[in-house]
Amino acid sequence: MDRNLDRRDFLKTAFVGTASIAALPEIATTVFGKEDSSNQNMGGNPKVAHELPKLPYAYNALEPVIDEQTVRLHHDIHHAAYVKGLNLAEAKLDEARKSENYDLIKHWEREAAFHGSGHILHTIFWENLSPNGGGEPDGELAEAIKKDFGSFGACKAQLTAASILVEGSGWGILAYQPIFTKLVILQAEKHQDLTQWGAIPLLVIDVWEHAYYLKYQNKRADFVANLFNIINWKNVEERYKKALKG
Ligand code: MN3
Repeated sequence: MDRNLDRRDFLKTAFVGTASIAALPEIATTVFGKEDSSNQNMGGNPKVAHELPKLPYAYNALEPVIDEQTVRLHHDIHHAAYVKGLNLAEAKLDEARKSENYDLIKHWEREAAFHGSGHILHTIFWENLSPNGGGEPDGELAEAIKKDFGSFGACKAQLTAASILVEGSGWGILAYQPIFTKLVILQAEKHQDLTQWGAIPLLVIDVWEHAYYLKYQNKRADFVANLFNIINWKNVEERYKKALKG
């Protein structure tokens, strides 16, 4: 199937008559990275804007745990908006440095933290999932989980509770903390609040309503429970090994 045609048709049919349509063409043309020529007069290489990564599987590949429409909205609209917001924040900070006008520094630093964290977490989230996922981790990651949480069951129970009980929009996160040389479980509110400096996210569970509401409505706990059936533990273990190496 022509992926672009498919996507255009989806956008046309899914959003006709909603307020969101006004924002769509702009999002659609900015999710793919473009060279930013504005930096060329700084003498360095032209900067390449952040890009929306392609999904590592088909939009419907995660069904029935996550339905196709949710994946399309989540990736093509929400994740794309974080990429766009991050690129805008970086461009505005670039402008501020050139003009030496820092009147809006608090705003653009906040935007860079929010959208940058959103882009990073979603990129990991898509790779953490697989239609062939589920089960339990093995190898080095399994050993580390046992050492730091007592058992896989205890780790899963803590990560599940942390994810379900995020106040408002946010994430449950299994991370490696190189400063403490151990695995930790954290919550993130929005994308960037409550983090622990230095922690490297390995497995992230998106509990914003956009991640599950079409199919699960208010049943966040059911979504989190089902998500464990599509966790790609090989990907989590690869991230752990990279994190250990620094
Ligand atoms: Mn999300």
